[in-house]
Amino acid sequence: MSEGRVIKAYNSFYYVDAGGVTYTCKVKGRMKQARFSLCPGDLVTFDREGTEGMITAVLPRRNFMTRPTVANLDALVLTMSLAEPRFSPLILDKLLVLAATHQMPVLIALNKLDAADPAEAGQLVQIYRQAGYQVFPVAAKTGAGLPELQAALAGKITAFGGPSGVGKSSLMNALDPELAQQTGALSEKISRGRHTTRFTALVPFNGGYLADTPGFGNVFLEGVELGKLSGYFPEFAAYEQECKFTPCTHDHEKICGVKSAVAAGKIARSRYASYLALRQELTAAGERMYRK
Ligand SMILES: Nc1nc2c(ncn2[C@@H]2O[C@H](COP(=O)(O)OP(=O)(O)OP(=O)(O)O)[C@@H](O)[C@H]2O)c(=O)[nH]1
Ligand SMILES: [Mg+2]
Ligand SMILES: [Zn+2]
Repeated sequence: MSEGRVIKAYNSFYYVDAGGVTYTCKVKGRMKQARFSLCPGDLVTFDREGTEGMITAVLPRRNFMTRPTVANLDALVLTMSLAEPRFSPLILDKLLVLAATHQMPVLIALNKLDAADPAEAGQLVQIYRQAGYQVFPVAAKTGAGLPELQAALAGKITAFGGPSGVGKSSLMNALDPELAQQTGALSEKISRGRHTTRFTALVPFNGGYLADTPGFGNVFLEGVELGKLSGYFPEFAAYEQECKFTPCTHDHEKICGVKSAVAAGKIARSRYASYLALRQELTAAGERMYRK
């Protein structure tokens, strides 16, 4: 029996890396249950024969999420564009909440720095650092900021996640030119010169792995309790003692530490706006469920 890591799942085959060798595996029939959720990043045991194998069990996961679908990450690099597609604070803030609900350690990469408005880029870096996140302004195109990102990912199992077209594949390829060919095979040409990633795959990198993942469009907040939402905005915590009511929704209450901090410029307006928008989204989703 061997142990390895699923680096790609494709057409009901699982590609398992063990000691630098890739085994093409199937899942044992009686493991049907696990088969449905088995995903890149999973640690598995398998019986091998040559370079083929039969997966016999999935080991317990440290973490798991479905946007993107990966397990056992040390770092999720939420990637956004500072040019086209236009930066959306709401999308990033929503992805940050989703990652936190799945116990995913996140870094933020703000890509396309070369094509960005420098003032806007600087402001975004400041907003997210002030909120407590590790932020990397980068440009896959010019290599700007890449040594810092590379150092932060050494030895880690990392996935790049985020909307389509922000440059996740480009960043991976820029971090390691050897990857360029492998990731090309996972993508499909959607318009002149533009490839979109279709499958998640882990590739060895700097003592760990890097995973490219398909971009996504609209994301729904699922499984987040309304009352827990503010806990996923880490910079709110320091001001919540000054809220008069507990629990405080930081919305309609007159005396609210979070609202005062926003007014005083200590919490970014865009972050507070995202909080309110996500509160509304969750409330609306809850009401839809209730009506059913
Ligand atoms: N100006 C500029 N363009 C970039 C940069 N990085 C990527 N791009 C361009 O942005 C487009 C999308 O890049 P991809 O790497 O395919 O984006 P992706 O996030 O992998 O997209 P999906 O696979 O669809 O999710 C390509 O045309 C890239 O050339 C950058 O740093 N600067
Ligand atoms: Mg891609
Ligand atoms: Zn409050």
